[in-house]
Amino acid sequence: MESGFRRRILEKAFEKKSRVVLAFDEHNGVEALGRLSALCESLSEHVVGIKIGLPTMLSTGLNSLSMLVERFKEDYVFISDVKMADVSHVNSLASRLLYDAGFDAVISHGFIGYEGGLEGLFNEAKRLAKGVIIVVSMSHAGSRDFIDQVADRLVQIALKHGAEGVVAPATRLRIVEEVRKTAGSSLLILTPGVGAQGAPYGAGISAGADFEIIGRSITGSTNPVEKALEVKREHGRILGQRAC
Ligand code: BMP
Repeated sequence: MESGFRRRILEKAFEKKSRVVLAFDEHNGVEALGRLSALCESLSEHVVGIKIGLPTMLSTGLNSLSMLVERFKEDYVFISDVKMADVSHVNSLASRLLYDAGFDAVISHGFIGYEGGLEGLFNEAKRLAKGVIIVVSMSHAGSRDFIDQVADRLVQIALKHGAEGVVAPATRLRIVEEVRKTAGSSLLILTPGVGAQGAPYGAGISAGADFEIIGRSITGSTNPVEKALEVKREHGRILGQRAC
C-alpha cells in the first residue's frame, strides 16, 4: 500500500509555498512541549513538516508528543528522527510505537542493511501505510569516514525497498547532486546542515533537494516566523531561477 507521506508533504509545499521542515530537538520536558506547541501555532503557514529528534522524545515522552501531533496533524507532516539502526524485530517494535503515536514517517540509518535490519521497519511502514526516510550521508565531517563511502549503495537500498525519501547533507552538495542523479524523482531529498551548521539557506535546494531541514536558526531565533520567511524568500528566489 502506498504511504500518504510523500503526497502530503508535497501538497503542503505547494499550499504553503514552502520547502522548510523544522527540526525540533529541545529537551526540557514540559517546557519543550510548550515551546513546540507555540512554534506549531505560529509557523503553520510557513513550514511543511516538523521533525522531532531523540532529545525531545526522551524528555517529553511519546504520549505527550502524540497528543501534540494529533492536535497539529492537519497543518504539518510529522517526522520522527530516532535514526533507527537496530535489528529487525526491534526496528519493527520501535517503528510501530512511533507510527501509532501519529508520526507520518520515521528516519532510519541505511547502513544496517535490509535483511534482518531495515526489513522490520519497511514491513511495519507498509502495513500501516506510513513513510520511511533513509540517511545516506550526514552533515558532519566524520560522515566521510564511513557512511559517505557507501552513500550510493544506501540510495539504492532506499530505492529498492520503496523509501519515500533520503537525508543528505547541505554541507556537501556534491552528494546531494549525486543522489538526485541516481534517484531522479523517485525519492524526496531532505537536507540538514543549513543555518546553524554553516551551509547557507537554499544550498540544499540549489543542489536539487526538495526540502531543507532547519532547526536552531529558527527555533533559537527571537522571531521564528520572520526567520522562516527569510528562508522561504531565499528558496523562492532559487526555485524561481530554476524554473527559468
Ligand atoms: P540544526 O539546523 O539546528 O543544526 O538542526 C539540524 C537537524 O538535522 C538536527 O535535528 C539533526 O538531528 C538533523 N541532522 C543533521 O543535522 N545532520 C544529518 O546529517 C542528519 C540529520 O538528521
